[in-house]
Amino acid sequence: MEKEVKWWKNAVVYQIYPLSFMDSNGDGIGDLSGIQSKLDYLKNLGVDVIWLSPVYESPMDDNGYDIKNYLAIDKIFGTMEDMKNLIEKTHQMGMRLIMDLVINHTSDEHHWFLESKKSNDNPYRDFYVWRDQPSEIGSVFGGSAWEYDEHTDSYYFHLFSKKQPDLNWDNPKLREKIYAIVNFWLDMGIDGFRLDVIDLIGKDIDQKILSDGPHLKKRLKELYDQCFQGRDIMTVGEMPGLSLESAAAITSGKNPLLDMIFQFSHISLDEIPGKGKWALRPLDLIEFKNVFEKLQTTMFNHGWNSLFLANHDQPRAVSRYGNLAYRVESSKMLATILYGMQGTPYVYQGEEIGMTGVKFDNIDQYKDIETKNIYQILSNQGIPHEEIMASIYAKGRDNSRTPFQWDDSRNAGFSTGNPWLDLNPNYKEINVKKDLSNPDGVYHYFKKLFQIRKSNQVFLDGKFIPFMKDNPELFGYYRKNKKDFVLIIGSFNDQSMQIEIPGKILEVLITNNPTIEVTNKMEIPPYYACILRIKGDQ
Ligand code: TEU
Ligand code: CA
Repeated sequence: MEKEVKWWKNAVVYQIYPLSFMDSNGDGIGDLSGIQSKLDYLKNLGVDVIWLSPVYESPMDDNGYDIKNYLAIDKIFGTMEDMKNLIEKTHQMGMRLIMDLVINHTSDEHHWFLESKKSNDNPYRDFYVWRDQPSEIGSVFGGSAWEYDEHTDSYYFHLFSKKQPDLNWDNPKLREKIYAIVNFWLDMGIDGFRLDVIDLIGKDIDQKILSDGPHLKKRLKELYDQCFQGRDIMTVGEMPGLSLESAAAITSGKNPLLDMIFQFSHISLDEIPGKGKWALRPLDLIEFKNVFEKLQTTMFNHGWNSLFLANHDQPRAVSRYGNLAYRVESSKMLATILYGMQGTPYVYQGEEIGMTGVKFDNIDQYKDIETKNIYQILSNQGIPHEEIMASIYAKGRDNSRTPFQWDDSRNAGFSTGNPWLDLNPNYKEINVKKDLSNPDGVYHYFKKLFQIRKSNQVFLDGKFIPFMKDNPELFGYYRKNKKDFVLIIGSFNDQSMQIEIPGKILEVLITNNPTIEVTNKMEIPPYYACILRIKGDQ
């Protein structure tokens, strides 16, 4: 057993997408005061850390992931005073707050870029990546990653939108400025960062190496030395392109470069390999289980992982992996499977009440730049509207960005004004008020699950051992340490099925269906889930 367990290993992190969480002043946009008014709701769920998606000053081309000024709060979210109040209030309630740090790129309206564009010899020219000729690297949001700028007759690099020019991390002057920004926020009292696409800062563009590039480790080390070292904070790196082995190396050791990572090996399994996120194929549960087994075993005692199924870029977990005909059962089942594993649990806002994806008829109702771009690109290729919409319904980022559903009143209690993005019309059925009033609601289940995790050491340090590994409809695994032995079971089956549980069943820690008697040979209903304490020396 570890002598001193880092607090963030036992924490529950809740991701807030500020635009869509709670609007306090009726302008249709969520804001910091809105968040502050809902801290009780989060505390009661068992949340320890709040992760705020970006709230810095931004033209909002990519909803705040395009930063214009790192040292200011965007006025749509409130003021610096509001931010300080939010930090203080969060701390008073015994929770912590981490911010999103987007340092692979800025907005093209950032003053560094406005300067950089001016001339080849401007002092800020090398803050960004300029070349005389483009290469064939493509942007994540479609089209080329190079944009021509007439003024200096050259191209700048942008891996995301053309309003998000990539910073040139080879430039020590730029790096120094970034460290000052990071320290500014840490000195203000925030408790750490989620680092956006941080696997990209070591890239070598001319060699076409982007993620996990040759400079990554030394850059992370410098960032750690200049900013994180000696502070009681948590850092989580978003690393979509990183291998598991590198992820493990970066997060292991006594003073890891980053405390944990988001890695994405489970995320692309419903895509046709090599065809990108819009080319759909059904999920194969065996593959899904194998990916998690690899993740759990590779990183066991070697690095630390973040447990997530959804975020603001991914579809709603219950729509993607569950079954809307069994919305409540499958929401709970997915949570059981996910949060039974080793790592720090992340809840994406709305997951705790089983919010679902959305299907808007009209492409104009979508606001996400990626969705808008891809619609244009695919329709130019002659792909029929229905086919494109099917991909957008399945994978579009606005699925998880629709306003939070607090109650069944107008705009789901999110705003008294006109919401910036339409609500999911199902808010009369699915909302906090209704879910909380039901003792069998999803929220109460999440809460209980987190309590169980925190009061049983085995969830922290138990080894992951697969159960019924070859079954294509059941996700099961054991967690085992010296003292304790638990079995986690989740059915992905829309039919009842028979299972056999070896060993003596000592206790049912949690289940999404208490009417079912747990025995060594049992029939489980669709989307059944439970965690059992077992006796045995398997
Ligand atoms: O996302 C990075 C990323 O690579 C993906 O999650 C990507 O946005 C998605 O696959 C596109 O389908 C981060 C942020 O989370 C995202 O919101 C930003 O748009 C992006 O970086 C650029 O800052
Ligand atoms: Ca507002």
